[in-house]
Amino acid sequence: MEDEKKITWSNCEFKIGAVSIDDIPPTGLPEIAFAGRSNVGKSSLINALTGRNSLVRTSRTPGCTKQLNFFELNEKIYMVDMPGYGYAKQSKKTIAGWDRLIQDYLTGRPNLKRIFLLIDSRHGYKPTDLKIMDLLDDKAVSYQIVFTKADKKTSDFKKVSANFAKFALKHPAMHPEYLLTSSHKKEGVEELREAIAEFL
Ligand SMILES: Nc1nc2c(ncn2[C@@H]2O[C@H](COP(=O)(O)OP(=O)(O)OP(=O)(O)O)[C@@H](O)[C@H]2O)c(=O)[nH]1
Ligand SMILES: [Mg+2]
Repeated sequence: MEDEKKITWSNCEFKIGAVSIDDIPPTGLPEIAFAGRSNVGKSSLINALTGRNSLVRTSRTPGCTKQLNFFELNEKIYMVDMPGYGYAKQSKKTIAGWDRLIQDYLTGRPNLKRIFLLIDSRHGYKPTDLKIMDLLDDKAVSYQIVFTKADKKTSDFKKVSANFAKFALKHPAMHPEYLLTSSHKKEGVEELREAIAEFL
C-alpha cells in the first residue's frame, strides 16, 4: 500500500460529541460514519478497528451511544460513531431527536465519503434499515453494508448473502459488495480497514 494510505489504527482520538447538527464544525477532512440499529455493534467495531477496547463505550443495553461522536484518525480522516436508530431503551422524544440528528447528518454532510451501514448477521434487514437505505438511495449518499456479529450468525445468513447481489442492484447508492465482521473474534476487520483507507 502507498505510504499516504497507511494508517496507524491505534492513533485515534475523540474530538467532538454532537447532539445537534449545529454542533458539528467543518473539519476539512474526509469522513466515514457507522450507522445502524441500536445494539448492532457500531461502537464495538470502532474499538476493534483501532485495537483499543476502551476508546468507545459499548453496552448490552440498546441506546448506549447518545450523540454523534467524531474520532480523528491519524489527523487524516474522521470516523463517526452514531446513535442507533430503530429501537433503544429511551423515551419516544429522545428517539425522535436522534432520528432527526441522524437524518440531518447523513444527508447534509458534504465531506461524508461513505456510510458503513451495520446489520446484525443474525437478524438481517429490518424495516428501519430499509427506510434508511431508501433515504440514502434517494439522496445519492454512498453506503456499504457491514454484517456484524459473524461469530453468532445463523443459517438464515446463507440466504441473505446468496441474495445480496440482487438486493444491491435495487439500491443505487449501495456498494455492490458487503463486508462480514466480528468485533469479538476480529474477523473482517482488516477488510474494513482497507475499505476505509481508500478514502485517504
Ligand atoms: N457476539 C458478538 N457480540 C458483539 C459483537 N459486537 C458487539 N457485540 C455486542 O453487542 C452489544 C452492543 O454493542 P455496541 O457496540 O454497544 O452496539 P452499538 O451499535 O454501538 O449500540 P448503540 O450505541 O446502543 O446504538 C454489546 O453487548 C457488544 O458486546 C460481535 O462481533 N459479536
Ligand atoms: Mg454505540
